Amino acid sequence: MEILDGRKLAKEIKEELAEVVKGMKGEGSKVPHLAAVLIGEDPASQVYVRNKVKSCEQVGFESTLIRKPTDITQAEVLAIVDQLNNDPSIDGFIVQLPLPKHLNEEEITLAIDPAKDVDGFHPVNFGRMAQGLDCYLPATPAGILEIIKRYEIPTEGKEVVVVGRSNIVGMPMSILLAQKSYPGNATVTICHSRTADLKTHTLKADILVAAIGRADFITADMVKEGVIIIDVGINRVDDPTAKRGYRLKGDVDFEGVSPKSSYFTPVPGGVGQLTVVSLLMNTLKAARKEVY
Ligand code: BQF
Repeated sequence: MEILDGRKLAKEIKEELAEVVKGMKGEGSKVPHLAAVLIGEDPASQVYVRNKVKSCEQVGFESTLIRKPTDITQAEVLAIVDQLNNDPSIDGFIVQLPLPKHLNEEEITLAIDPAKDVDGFHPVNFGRMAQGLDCYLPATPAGILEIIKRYEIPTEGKEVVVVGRSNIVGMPMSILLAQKSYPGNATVTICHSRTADLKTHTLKADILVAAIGRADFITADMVKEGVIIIDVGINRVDDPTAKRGYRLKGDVDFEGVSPKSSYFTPVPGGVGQLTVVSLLMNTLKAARKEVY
């Protein structure tokens, strides 16, 4: 079993991005500028946004963090989005999800200018993605494609099973791996909570993408020998011996499944690392006006 080392890849790509930024500065152009809107006090969201801001610093991007209290109104959020849409100094921005329950996520996502939607969540970007057009790819699927490319994992003709059908991971990942390209040309099965016999499907997987959101959901009896595991889960489980009282676990039982697998993305240090890097890559694309 070989570990697909997200930390190593993320470091490599950040070094590449830092070089590009140096070049941009050298020729007198403005460096890419990402803004992030963080609403409320969700502890995981705070960590994610901090990761993103820190990563901007590491590569020499500018970043702006806009923090707002949980009780912000829908109209106030839309006003911030409108302001960011119209601020020429901001190349791209994200509104960190999940949002507090009283806010309408769909309306907020629709309000973001697709040209600044570096999370790739706007339906215009999703539609362009689905048709294989130039777009901002959602960060997690883009990160997974980057892992596959950099480890030169073959996908053509492979049986890919994606477990999970979210708009930001499962659905786009399934579409991308079925496209006529590399990575792609795979035979893709999407499984979800209403799948009749999950194990029948997962046992056929050459590549299993687990995006369920439940710790250790995929167990050794559900996979075949030699499977390539792409574990998207970032689950907090209590651990009194850990510094913060919890640790991160993937959706795949690493202990049980890794001996049967040929490649495995660990949690932490796997897909999540590339998710953040993909956001930077999208921000660079936005700054260079490569899409819109
Ligand atoms: C790692 C996310 C669920 C819901 C909303 C590195 C991240 C996580 C893990 C990270 C995630 C998950 C992000 C590791 C951003 C990935 O080393 O394993 C980085 O910061 N992520 C998010 O912004 O929103 C989410 C998961």
